[in-house]
Amino acid sequence: MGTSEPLATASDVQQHAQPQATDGFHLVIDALKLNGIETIFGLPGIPITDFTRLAQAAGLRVISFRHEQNAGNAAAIAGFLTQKPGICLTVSAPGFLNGLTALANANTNCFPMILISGSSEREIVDLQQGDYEEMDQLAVAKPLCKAAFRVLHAEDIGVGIARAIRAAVSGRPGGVYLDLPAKLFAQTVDAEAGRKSLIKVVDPAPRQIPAPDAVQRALALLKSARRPLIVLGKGAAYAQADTEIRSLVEKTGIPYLPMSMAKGLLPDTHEQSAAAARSYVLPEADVVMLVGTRLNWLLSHGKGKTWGGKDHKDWGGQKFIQIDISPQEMDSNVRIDAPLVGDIGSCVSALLTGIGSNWPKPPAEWLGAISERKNKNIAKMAETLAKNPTPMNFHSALNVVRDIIKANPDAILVNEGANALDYTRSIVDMYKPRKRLDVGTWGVMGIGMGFSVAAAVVGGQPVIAVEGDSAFGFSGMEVETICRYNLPVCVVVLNNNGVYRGTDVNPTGGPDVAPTVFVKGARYDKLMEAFGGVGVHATTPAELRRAMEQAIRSRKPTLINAVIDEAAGTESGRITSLNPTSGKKK
Ligand code: OXT
Ligand code: ADP
Ligand code: MG
Repeated sequence: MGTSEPLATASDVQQHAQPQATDGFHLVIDALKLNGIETIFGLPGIPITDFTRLAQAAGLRVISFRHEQNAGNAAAIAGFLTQKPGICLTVSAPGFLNGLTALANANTNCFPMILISGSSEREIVDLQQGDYEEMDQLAVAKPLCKAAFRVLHAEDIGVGIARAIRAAVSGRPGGVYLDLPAKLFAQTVDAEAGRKSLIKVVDPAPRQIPAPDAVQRALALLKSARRPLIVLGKGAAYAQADTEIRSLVEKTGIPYLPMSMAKGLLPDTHEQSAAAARSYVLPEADVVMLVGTRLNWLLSHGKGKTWGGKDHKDWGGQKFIQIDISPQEMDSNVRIDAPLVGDIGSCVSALLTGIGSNWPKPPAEWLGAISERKNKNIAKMAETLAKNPTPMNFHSALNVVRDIIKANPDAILVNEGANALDYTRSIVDMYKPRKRLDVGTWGVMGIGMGFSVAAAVVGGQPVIAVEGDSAFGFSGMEVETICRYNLPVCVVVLNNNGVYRGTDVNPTGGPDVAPTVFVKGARYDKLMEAFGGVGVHATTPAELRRAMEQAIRSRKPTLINAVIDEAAGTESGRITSLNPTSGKKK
């Protein structure tokens, strides 16, 4: 060393002796950030408390919930809205299990989501020696999600996160589980080696171009149709191919039916919408093109009386074209004559090229017959909506929501319940894509507040959550979360004192109320007030309208307890037929 060199300081010496290190906590955060993840939905505790603090310090938005299922639902719908995997973070065993329902639901709905859970020590768990929150979480998660991974070494975090992201968003999107044992978080590695181990995923959801012969087959079948119909599902909404889908519908002139979460892909007021003639078009159509929708229970499995069959297994005679990214979806329930496997954007673009500019419009008799049914139903609906009964019923309350959404088409509508769901779906028109979020493929209760929080956080628009009083109870405590983050969410509880109705009685005459009945006249609005939000008790459409307008204007967390006639609902709403009842007389 030359004499002219300055003396090393104490910290220089330390840095040379101990090269800069990073650890599991930071590597997970860095890997998420590197891949464009901006938000984590979760609930802190052992072993991930510090992770949540460090993530916030590193600039990620960390939204803490009161129950993991709601955090999981938030992550799932964030995935649906953004095409990036929504991240849910939970503690070991019980926290993990609380989040698992949401993961399974995300997978069922084809929403991309990653449940990252801390877990206990592998060597103790595997010998079943009774660790704190012991559970073989990877094994439990595996059958309920699309893919499940565990990372044991900090150097593998980059690969683990990359695999989880790819699995969630590529092909058919779905739920992925990532198991991070407690010990991993504190493992240290050289900072440079750690940085090099991270992977920025290139093209996480590659386009899947359909085969040209499959496109030709689909076009030929479509051209042969006398009574064609397009059904749009939530896969079409997810695909964000809004312009192409609209062109396909408009260039062909084919009537379309939106599934619930595809409402608004084209405005519900579009002249080609056949939503108000559903029970006419399904059995009458001869060629049906399915775009991102499965022939599951919601479409009566493509057969049976809904489709003009003689009994529930009988095929109605329709020919099907199905556009889906999953080849295995084809023939799941009935024969698919023209499978078109690929991503919706690519498939619809390929069809548009083949369709050109002078595709013949469907026969006028078909369009005329649909218009006639549709106009009749719409006129009948208008008549019902114009009534103002006392007490308020679903129609008079939802007529207000309908107007509010019309005036605020960017607002996101979250919806759950039975009657509260079914009436909202048919009464409240949607005008823009991905603005209606609901119970999805499982008809699950409990998505309400998780979806609302995520919609407000990633959508940046006011959220209106129309909730049955039972449905609201599944995630109601999250109104504290809504207030804590000051989110522009207006919850409307359609309160009819119970599950479906509030009128059942205990046949024994005993002191317990009937299983479907709640506390009469409950004041859900007080729950919101408890956390500093705005609570409103509304017994008339005018009061409901005032409160909703105010909520949209102020963007303040608001809960409106909308009192509905307790006799107004029907058993299970529109799906009464799925509810077995005993034939045995008492
Ligand atoms: O053509 P026809 O004549 O048939 O008419 C149709 C359309 O043409 C017409 N229409 C229109 N007319 C005029 N104008 C317009 N714009 C228009 N648009 C449409 O209207 C009709 C109906 O149209 P639709 O809806 O398109 O057609 P249809 O035949 O209904 O469609 C069939 C389906 C299957 C596609 C549709 O019904 C559907 O999507 N259904 C989803 C049903 C669903 O998922 N329900 C939720 C589950 S129910 C039950 O399970 C509940 N639970 C149990 C439970 C659950 N789920 N989860 C968990 C974790 N635990 C337990 C519970 C506890 S619901 C529930 C709570 C219920 O109580 P709440 O208090 O919350 O709610 P309330 O009931 O309000 O009290
Ligand atoms: P709905 O409940 O609205 O009928 P489903 O959830 O049953 O809709 O169906 C959605 C379908 O969309 C799934 O079969 C899924 O594989 C498919 N899908 C999702 N994303 C895409 C995409 N980008 N391209 C093609 N198909 C997709
Ligand atoms: Mg109810």
